[in-house]
Amino acid sequence: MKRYSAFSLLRNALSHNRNWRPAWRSPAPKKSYDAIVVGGGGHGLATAYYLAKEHGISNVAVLEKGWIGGGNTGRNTTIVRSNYLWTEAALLYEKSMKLWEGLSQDLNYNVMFSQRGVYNLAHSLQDMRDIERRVNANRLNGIDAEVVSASELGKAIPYLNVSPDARYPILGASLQRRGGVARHDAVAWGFARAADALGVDIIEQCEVTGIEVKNGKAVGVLTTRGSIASDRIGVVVAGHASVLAKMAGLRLPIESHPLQAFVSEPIKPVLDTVVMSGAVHGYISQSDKGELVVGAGIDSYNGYGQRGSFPVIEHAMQAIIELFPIFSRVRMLRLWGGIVDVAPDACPILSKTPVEGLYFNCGWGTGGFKATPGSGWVFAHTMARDEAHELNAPFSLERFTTGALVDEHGAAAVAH
Ligand code: FAD
Ligand code: PYC
Repeated sequence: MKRYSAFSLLRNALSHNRNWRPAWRSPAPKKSYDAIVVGGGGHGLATAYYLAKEHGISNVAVLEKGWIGGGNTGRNTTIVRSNYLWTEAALLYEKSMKLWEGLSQDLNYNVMFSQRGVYNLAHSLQDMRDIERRVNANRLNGIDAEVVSASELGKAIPYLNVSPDARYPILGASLQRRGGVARHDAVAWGFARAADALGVDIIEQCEVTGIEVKNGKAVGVLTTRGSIASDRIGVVVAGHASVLAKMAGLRLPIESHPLQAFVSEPIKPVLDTVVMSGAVHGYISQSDKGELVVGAGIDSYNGYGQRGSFPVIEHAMQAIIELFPIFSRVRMLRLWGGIVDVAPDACPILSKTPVEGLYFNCGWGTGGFKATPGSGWVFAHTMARDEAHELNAPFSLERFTTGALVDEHGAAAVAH
């Protein structure tokens, strides 16, 4: 892959980027493909990349109705961690963590993965017990996790209010040191560029409006740019999963909710880790540009509008000021919303469907960014071999009829 020198950056700037080579092609859709991935978010792009890289299936189209990364991938607060309670979930997220740890090198693209640690705070004895239980479970699964006391927190995180006189006093926290944040756009761009280099067609401004099924088998899709045939179709559209399922006559156990996030004006470096609190229900980190990146819970109603309501904004600010009173003086700069796809057990669906050749990857809810590489990796396996990998076998649609749910509401934590 071509590398850009400082001189080439200067030349491009002075020529108004006229000679800038696009990082991926912009091909017209072909009549048919060996595989189609619907949705050009991080998960869809990662799926296409691993289909080509790991399974030699490169005659693949990624169909994106807008621009790549314009959905939740480009709207999330980028917290990456693998500290889930149950073995099934923990191993899936840990697979992802391991891929994150080599992702910039693998894609030859800096996704700015920064392992600055993630703290989950406890504000009651019951919180502490839950945290200790989860830390023990993580360690039994070989995942780094530790319990830290309030006084250790006070030393590690300046300005965090660890006073026993706080309204919701902090008793301690769990810490995953390998957790952290990444640059969300770079993840989409890195996967897109690497998939394109392996022959994948990334087709933006191409909305899927129908899924064609004949004799119980998927045979293609209808799009705003014509019909495209394929007998292997993976749907990876996050908050719109139910809409796409309906096109194939299926009904998913998914609810779509708005989830908001906020950034402040940039300030000097003041917070070098990620702090989450499920009790006051807010979380915060600081971006490399200096903005405080803040979020809280979902808006409780269902909808597809990419904006949320005022009470959640107020609640998020209350939570952050409860944790860091000093931030009451910082001005918020902007806010936005995404549409998250929440399953009843707060776990993803990575599954074959009753329609042969049709696969769904959804249900990541408020927590799928951290899973981007791992999700693509296991979903590519499922699409290529028409069977689940052992890591995603527990996350099939069947669990909603057998009752084998993997309840991760505790670890999904703050945003649910
Ligand atoms: P998306 O990035 O949404 O991609 C789906 C794509 O499908 C979209 O680009 C959309 O345009 C496209 N599409 C939809 N319908 C069609 C159609 N008919 N035809 C073609 N294309 C279509 N997760 C974390 O792990 N950590 C966090 O800190 C975190 N914070 C979050 C904060 C916010 C405010 C939000 C909204 C989410 C957050 N998440 C977080 C969740 C995370 O963003 C998502 O789980 C993850 O990004 C989903 O990725 P995706 O590729 O599946 O979906
Ligand atoms: O899944 O860690 C997470 C998360 C934090 C904020 C939104 N989702």
